[in-house]
Amino acid sequence: IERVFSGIQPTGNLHLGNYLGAIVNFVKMQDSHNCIYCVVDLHAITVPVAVWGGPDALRRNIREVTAAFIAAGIDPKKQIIFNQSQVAEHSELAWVLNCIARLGWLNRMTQFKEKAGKDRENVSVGLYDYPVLMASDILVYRATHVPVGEDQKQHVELTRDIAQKFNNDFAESIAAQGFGEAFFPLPEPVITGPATRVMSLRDGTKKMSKSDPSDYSRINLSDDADAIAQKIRKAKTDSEPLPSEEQGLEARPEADNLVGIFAALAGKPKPEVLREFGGSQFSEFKSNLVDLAVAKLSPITTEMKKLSADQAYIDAVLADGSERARAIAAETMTGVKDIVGLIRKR
Ligand code: AQP
Repeated sequence: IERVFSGIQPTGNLHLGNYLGAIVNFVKMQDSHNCIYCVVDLHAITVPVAVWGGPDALRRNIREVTAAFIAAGIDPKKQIIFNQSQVAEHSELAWVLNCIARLGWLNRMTQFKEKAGKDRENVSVGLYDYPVLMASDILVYRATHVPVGEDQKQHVELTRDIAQKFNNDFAESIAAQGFGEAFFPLPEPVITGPATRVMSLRDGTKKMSKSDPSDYSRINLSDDADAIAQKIRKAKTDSEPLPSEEQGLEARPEADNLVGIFAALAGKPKPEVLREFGGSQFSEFKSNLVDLAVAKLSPITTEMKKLSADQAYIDAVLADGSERARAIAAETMTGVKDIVGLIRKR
């Protein structure tokens, strides 16, 4: 059976990019797949403490992402919602996979290069190893599909390489232990919809991101209607009216981004949005976008705030999800230990 795994970091400022690039697809996939959605708290702590905000902020942000999953429509009774650190098998498998992954592979990861910047000697070892922990998040559930935004494609491809090398390195043992030809499936990235890469509202060439110092660069899932309206009105544009066809968006990154956001929120393809608004000025388009964004996001925001205040409920969801996740992860680790030759208690 097809199994979906994906995660979001609890680093605060959950934004429209996370929502349209990832969470919307999480919700869609729950009708046809078994889904495991994870608040990846161990990933969040790979940046300096001052950046992730310390223990109180981490606890608050873990609960906020959990609340966002539920508010967006993921059913925690049918699907698994949990936080990574409650299932120790993620870290345990990561060690084994560290011994499979090659230094040269990690050296090619563009997210590390971007996040580390020039001061490489001073970033955490965890930041460098982030993609191996992510591979372990996915493979510990032997997941087949990983819904992510465009920026995570390279990490899912690395996960496939790691899975493939494990399957090759231990081919004989995998067969001897009765797992057939391959132990880990090669997971597919699922990158779909008109907003797989939502750009900053201030600069159409930069990804909308939690860590952008300008709050005007992103719409946060915690923003109220006034803040959403203000940010969209102030969003950078050019001075031409909107084109009626998609090729008219080439070399107009800000226009392209706003049309993509509209399309994703409306659940329509971009050409349909352009048929409707081609020839319109941005002022008119933006006021329609404000109405649409407020209508779509406000109910989620309200529900998210309500749920994240109910600490007991959120913590119970995470505890229950972790228990169900652990049952699957423990079975994978048993297989991995037997395949590698690590003796375990029987
Ligand atoms: N701008 C985006 N457009 C589409 N999808 C996006 N995602 C993130 N930004 C965009 C997707 O959201 C999921 C969760 O991301 P994450 O929180 O785990 O990590 P991230 O990609 O590091 O998020 P940010 O906002 O970009 O954080 P910083 O500022 O730390 O770099 C992923 O599926 C991601 O693709």
